Amino acid sequence: MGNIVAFDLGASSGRAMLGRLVDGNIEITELHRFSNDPVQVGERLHWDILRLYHEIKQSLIIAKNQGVEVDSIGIDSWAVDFGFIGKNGELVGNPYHYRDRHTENMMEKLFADIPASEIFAKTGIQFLQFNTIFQLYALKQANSPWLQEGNRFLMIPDLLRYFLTGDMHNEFSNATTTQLFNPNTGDWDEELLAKLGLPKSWFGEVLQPGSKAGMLQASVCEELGIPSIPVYAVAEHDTGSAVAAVPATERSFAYLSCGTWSLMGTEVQEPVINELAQELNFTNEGGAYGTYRLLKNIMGLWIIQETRRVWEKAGKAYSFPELVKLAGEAAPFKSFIDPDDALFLPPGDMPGRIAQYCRQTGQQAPETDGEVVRCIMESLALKYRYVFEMTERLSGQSFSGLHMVGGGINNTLLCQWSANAIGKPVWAGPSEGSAIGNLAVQWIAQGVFSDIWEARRAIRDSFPVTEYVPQEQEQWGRAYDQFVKRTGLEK
Ligand code: ADP
Ligand code: LRH
Repeated sequence: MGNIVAFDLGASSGRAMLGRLVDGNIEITELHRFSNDPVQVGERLHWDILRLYHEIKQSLIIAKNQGVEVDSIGIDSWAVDFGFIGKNGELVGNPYHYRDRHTENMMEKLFADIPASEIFAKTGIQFLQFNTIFQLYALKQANSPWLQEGNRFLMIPDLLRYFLTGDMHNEFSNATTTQLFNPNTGDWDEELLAKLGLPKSWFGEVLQPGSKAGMLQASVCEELGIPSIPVYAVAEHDTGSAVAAVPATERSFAYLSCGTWSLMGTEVQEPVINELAQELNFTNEGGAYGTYRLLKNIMGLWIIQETRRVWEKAGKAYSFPELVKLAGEAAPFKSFIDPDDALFLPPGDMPGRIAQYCRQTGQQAPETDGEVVRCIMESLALKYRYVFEMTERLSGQSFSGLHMVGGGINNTLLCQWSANAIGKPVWAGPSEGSAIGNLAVQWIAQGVFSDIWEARRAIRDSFPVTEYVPQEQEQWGRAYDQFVKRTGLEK
């Protein structure tokens, strides 16, 4: 029970974190960190699933070489994406990336067959064009051979667990993000599957976070030269793991999981499936221990990541801290974007798209690199206020502040601006939320913590939390009025 490993695969990078309890405190050590690079082949954008599997095995070799005997492992990753296993037990095709353009216009097409209100009533999941339901529908429309060859449907962590253990399971938190799972029946929605023409037999029994999902299979142990160890199903959707790690004291709290995506909302005990939730396009994603995340996706730091990538290709290599410094030095509140405009979803020239957005909305386009990054960061902070207020309205709660977790909290200027925008304190930490939530569920499964609240207390005692007190309230209030006007969000 001493050495637990969390594999946390984000859309931009993956890491293997070793967790130990020392005198009741959680200590984490990074065993391995690797980039997660999408691969474009012709028209299609893929994840490099075999590389991710390779990096997981590398991490286990690194642990062995450090003399660490690992006692159990768990895997979490971004949601919605999947692969098929064929009758011969092999992976059919290479999983697509949710930013692939094949789902464009698929929502509207599917709604002609199944009304949006019916899908929402059954699943409680927000409409995002890349949800699994629309990806599967796009495969159907394209007559994809995967649908002939496939025999079992597995999501990214399910697939990686299968490679490690040889056992096929579908884990609950990720299953809910497919928009094919019905939280009221606690099972895949047979009617939706039938309407989409998908065999129920592809979708397995759903495993709850905290269940033992198998043991490392003999071939893997032999290859790596390690003994077999248990593999736990954790909250395998990274956002589920991140929220499990929020060091909240109050039972009702607002959070922002801040990484490639910004996921803002609150934890609820029952899904909130009503007209307002659908109108505001909030989701009810399954979490650990019967909880749900009533939340909304915000495009997040993806826009900065892509900006950085595009500039790097053009010979301007900036680190994230350098970009934040430039933003801090640029003039404030010159132009605003709605980060959630469809323009910013696919990979590509973000600075160019920001300029296009500004022109189309009658604003001056940012000119310097600092102005571009400032525009993104201010617009994100202001969108956080917009969604924070929606979360309060929908949940009927008034939150005393906002917990921020994830790699994005290393951007301390964004944390400060978020506090300024919402007018309430931001409590930032821990930055490795998903990995820590992954570890916590393994420890709870092993009886080390009695429940999620005891784990949250240990997380609070083990990791620093930085408080950001709101500043410049008048300026940010005026900027918010401009933001909603320029972006059309006031309507
Ligand atoms: P993922 O969702 O891919 O797991 P992370 O939680 O690792 O993402 O967060 C990565 C993001 O955090 C980066 O895109 C970057 O914007 C931000 N970030 C990380 N470190 C720093 C830093 N030192 N300064 C500013 N921003 C940072
Ligand atoms: C964040 C995340 C988010 C999903 C998106 C696909 O990594 O899992 O919760 O909406 O990726």
